[in-house]
Amino acid sequence: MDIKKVFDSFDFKGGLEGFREFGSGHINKTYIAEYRDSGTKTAYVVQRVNGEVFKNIDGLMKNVFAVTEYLREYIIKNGGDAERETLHFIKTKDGKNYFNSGDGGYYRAYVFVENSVSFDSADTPELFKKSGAAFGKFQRMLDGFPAEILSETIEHFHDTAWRYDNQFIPALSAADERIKERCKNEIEFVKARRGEMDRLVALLKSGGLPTRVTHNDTKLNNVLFDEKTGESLAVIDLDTVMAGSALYDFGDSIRFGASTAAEDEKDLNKVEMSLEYFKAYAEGFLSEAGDALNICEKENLAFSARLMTLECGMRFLTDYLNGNTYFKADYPEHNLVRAKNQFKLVSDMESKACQMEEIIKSIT
Ligand code: ADP
Ligand code: GN1
Ligand code: MG
Repeated sequence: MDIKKVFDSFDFKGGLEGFREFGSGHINKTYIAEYRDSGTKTAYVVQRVNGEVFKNIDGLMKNVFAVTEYLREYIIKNGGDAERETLHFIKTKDGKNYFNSGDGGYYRAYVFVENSVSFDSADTPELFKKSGAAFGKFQRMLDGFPAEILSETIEHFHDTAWRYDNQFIPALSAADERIKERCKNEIEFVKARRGEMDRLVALLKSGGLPTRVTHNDTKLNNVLFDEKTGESLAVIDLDTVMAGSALYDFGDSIRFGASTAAEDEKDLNKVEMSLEYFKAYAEGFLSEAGDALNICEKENLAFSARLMTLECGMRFLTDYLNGNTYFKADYPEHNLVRAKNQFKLVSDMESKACQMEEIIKSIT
């Protein structure tokens, strides 16, 4: 469908001046649309939600609206600027929280936060620490939100063992022998770690880990920073907000932001887990969320980084075995490169496990 017709379905103020594509995510497609209403210019973010990945768009959008409306009230009550500190979603002209274009497209829109910036990597540990504080604060602000009303929009999202049994193994069984030959070391790497994949979900089931409202995709580029002050503003990309463990959020941030290289760096000599960045993030996260965490959560922080990295690597490998149907891939081996990269990071975390534990103990 013509994207201008999509824009026109939303209750935006004024007339369209221009638009462009934006963002670097692996799943959704993002546009910025600029509107002018007499003298006032407003930019909106319009996203086409990937319907293959998110099958329950109704549930997803209800989650996103409920969480952002709750945050808006919380921020206003605490004297903050709700327009910059959380996302402001805009409904369609007929009052719906997303637009169904009828040709398989599902779109939603929210206000673009001016003078904001996000980062694909942190140049300094201080920046990474700020992102930790932002995700920690996100968790703390949502402490009173009823997690049980949230839909599980992607089932078993961080259930690593479930993904192994129900996605990785079937993909392996169906894959072509030549493809398997190209990743035989990575397949063995995953298989050798099946035993530790149950830990967090088992602790959630037994009650050792509390169920919380979690973001579940805590990449550094999902935090907006103020371009002028350099301070964090808002946590964005809320598609995977669901009930889960705080450890999912902590672990996934370390996976992405404490690596010394990009997620798809091919030269594995460049890929390490920086203990300095790990410490910085843990300090930031715990400064905001620490009081709420129980002992079991604190004891598993370091482990969660390893598990979330292993899980993400296994997902990339599974997608490679499936012929790249889930993550956007720029070239045929892209997902295998990503998987190798993540497994290098896991190995590095395994060798640094004692130091990571010591760092957590020194903070908590
Ligand atoms: P995805 O990661 O699925 O592509 P995001 O929601 O993370 O989608 O958006 C992609 C990028 O767009 C973000 O990393 C950020 O740079 C920018 N962005 C998203 N929402 C806003 C917003 N409300 N204001 C300013 N920039 C935004
Ligand atoms: C995807 O959309 P994006 O790039 O923020 C994925 C995450 C992965 C991440 C790996 C819904 O996130 O789970 O950790 O890629 N999102 C979904 O970079 O699967
Ligand atoms: Mg994102």
